[in-house]
Parts: sequence; structure tokens; C-alpha cells
Amino acid sequence: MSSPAYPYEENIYTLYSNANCPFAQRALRAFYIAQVPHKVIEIDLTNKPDWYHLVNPQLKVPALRTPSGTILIESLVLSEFAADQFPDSHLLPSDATERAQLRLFVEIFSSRIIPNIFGSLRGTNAKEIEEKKAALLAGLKEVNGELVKQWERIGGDGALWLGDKVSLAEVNTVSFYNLLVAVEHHRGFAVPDTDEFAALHRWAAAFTKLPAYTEFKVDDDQAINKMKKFVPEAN
Ligand SMILES: N[C@@H](CCC(=O)N[C@@H](CS)C(=O)NCC(=O)O)C(=O)O
Repeated sequence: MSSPAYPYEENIYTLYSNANCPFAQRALRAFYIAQVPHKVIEIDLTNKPDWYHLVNPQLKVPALRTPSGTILIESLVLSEFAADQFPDSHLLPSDATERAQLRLFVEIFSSRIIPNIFGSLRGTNAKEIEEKKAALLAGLKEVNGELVKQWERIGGDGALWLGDKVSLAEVNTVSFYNLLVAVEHHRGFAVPDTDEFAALHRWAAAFTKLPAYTEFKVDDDQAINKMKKFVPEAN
């Protein structure tokens, strides 16, 4: 049988990624935490290799090739796959209710924060930009409330979703939190330093110290520059 006409590493996982992509960073962090031998192939998104459609017909990163040749796509699928395939990573709690609560947190973050980060940047007039910034603020308040509820449930002093242990709650969200710096720069938005957002600040102070965070963190200047492409020319 002939080998497929795209590059991959025999016998280990191959992750097709881009270091600046917040979606790809979910997969990079999950595989880093799970300590799974894998090769990262960096895809230049401005000049994608001809063979990439054979890996992902949607031409997006991240994508994963398993050692047996199965291709998986979509960042949340890949991070969940890492958690399932490598349970010793404890990326997900063993209790089904706790897993559901964690997934709800990721869903709330993904649906309230991510579109409003991009929406604030893409806005074409002051009204639209202010509406998206207000929605982003409301989303962050909701995320803050979820953190407060979670810490009441689990007790202890830890400031990550699972207390002291990093999990998919951080893996699937922190690359987007990292983009808030671009909304601050381009749109003058900052998370207020008030009690309403205290849990969020406490969580960020904890996850920014994690090796899994710092290893893949995009520099603030680079995040600001990369996100500039979403800001329309006229504003
Ligand atoms: N829903 C996808 C989104 C992935 C995505 O949008 N990736 C971007 C880079 S951050 C991409 O590959 N875009 C294709 C392009 O730039 O042509 C996922 O979660 O994996």
C-alpha cells in the first residue's frame, strides 16, 4: 500500500498547526499536557502547502493524524480526543457530572467571549463596536460567575477550574483570553479591575503561570499585530 502524499511522522501523532492560531493552541496544549509523543507540522496560513487539502479539505488548522492514519479535525474534537485517549492526563474529571460542568464552562466561554472578541475588532461603526464590547463584557461577567460557582462547589484554595489541576477548562479557553490584549489595543477595552471580575482576574493570574500556557503563549505585540487584520481599514 502506498503512503499518502502528505508529510507525517510514522508511529506517532502528527499535529498540523500554526503557532499563532488560538484554535490550534487548544490541541497543542492538550498534547503537551498529555505528554504524548507527537510531531508538530507548522502550516503557513498565508501560503498553505499544496498537499494540505489531503489532510483537511477545509484547509484549517488544527488537524491531527493518528499513528494508524486516521485524520481528525476541529480543535475541540482534538482536545477531547487527547483527554479520552490519554486519561492519565486528567484533562477531564472522572465524574460525569463534573465533566458536564466543565464542558458547560467551555461552551459559555466559547459562545459569549470568542465571537465578541472578533466582533469588537470587526465592527465597522461606533454603535456596532460598542454593542460587541458590551456583549464581551457581559460574557466575561458570566464566565466570572461560573468560576465563582465552581469554586464554591469544589472548595479549596486553587484558582484553576479544577482547583490546582489544569484541565480542558483552561486548554480550550486561554488562547482566546490572550487575545483580549488586542481588543484593548485596537478598541480600548479592558476587563475592569472590580469585584465583579475578581474571579476572572484570579483565574488568569493562575493559568498564566502554567507551563502549558507560557509554552504556547503568543507575545502581546504579536497578538495585537495579528488581530489587526480583522479591524476594517477605515477605523
Ligand atoms: N472551528 C475550527 C476553526 C479553526 C480555524 O479557524 N483556524 C484558522 C486559523 S486560526 C484557519 O485555519 N483558517 C484558515 C485560513 O486562515 O485560511 C476549529 O476549532 O478547529
